[in-house]
Amino acid sequence: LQLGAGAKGRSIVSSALEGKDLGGGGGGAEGLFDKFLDHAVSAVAQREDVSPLPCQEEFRQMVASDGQSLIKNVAFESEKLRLFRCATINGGDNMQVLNVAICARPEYDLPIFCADFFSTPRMNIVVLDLNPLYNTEQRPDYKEKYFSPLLSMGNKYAELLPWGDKLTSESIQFFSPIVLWTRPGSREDFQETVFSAFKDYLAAWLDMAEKAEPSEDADEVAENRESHHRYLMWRATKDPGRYILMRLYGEELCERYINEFLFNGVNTLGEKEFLDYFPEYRGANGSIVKQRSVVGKAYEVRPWNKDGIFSPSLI
Ligand code: BLA
Repeated sequence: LQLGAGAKGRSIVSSALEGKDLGGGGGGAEGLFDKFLDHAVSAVAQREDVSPLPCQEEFRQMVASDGQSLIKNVAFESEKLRLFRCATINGGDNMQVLNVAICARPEYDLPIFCADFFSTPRMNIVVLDLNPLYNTEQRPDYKEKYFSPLLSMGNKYAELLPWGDKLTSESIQFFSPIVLWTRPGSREDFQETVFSAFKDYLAAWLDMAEKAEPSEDADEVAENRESHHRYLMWRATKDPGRYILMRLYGEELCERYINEFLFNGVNTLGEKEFLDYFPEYRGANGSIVKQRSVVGKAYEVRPWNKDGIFSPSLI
């Protein structure tokens, strides 16, 4: 049986998503981010030579301890993608979450696609970026290759979606000149501009991935791998969602979910530990300081100018 790419894409999408309606989610109501998840899965599944990642199996049937929240988790891989994973939590009016990450295989120096959206009655948060593997100030060639062509898109959305005020200052090293960090005023605000930004950023990433050629230089590949590992280590250890995930799933499942699904690779891409990468977090007796930030919050205004030059002196 020969299926065209589109048909294959759709069949993977529907089989990945089927059997997920475990009840809950505000009485089965549509989740705020369902259409984001559907879009991401079909955009990737139709364009890439993808297959489901085995690690998604264990997490397909996750049920939150509140008996309310409906969780959808999907993960794929392809020749170029080591990990494409999407997670949504539909907790009705109380909480809506979308978390998407796409990591290429270490042969590619592609940025990491990152969407992190969170909504409660008190708080709406959007982080959307192509997180750079290398510092764009120290590596102008890297910036030129991946970000200069996207500055006009980034500037357009940065104007529509105002900078979300101070944030954990350590986070800024993981962000690119086109990062969108904003706090929408209401859930409706996610539906248009944020959805359109999400689609454009994903399309931009998929375009880059399509053009990318694997490196054959062992040192470059090792460097890419370490950069992924350091990033995953940061997120698996200091993710702002940790507390909520812990409450929803309990410690044991939460740790497995974080280390094997959300930030898959943190245990396999390298040998180093969190404190090897982030020694400033070393506490008494060699423990890791619990706080998310040792420096504190900073960057009240967007620290990149329109040319994508990091200029925190703008503040
Ligand atoms: C808040 N999430 C945030 C903030 C950022 C991010 C920048 C703003 C608060 C701050 O850190 O100062 C996201 N931070 C990132 C990302 C990177 C980073 C993407 O360093 C990448 C390198 N977030 C989740 C999930 C949940 C979640 C799954 O990913 C919930 C289940 C929740 N994010 C969440 C919450 C806050 C938040 C609750 C507010 C936390 C706070 O203000 O302390």
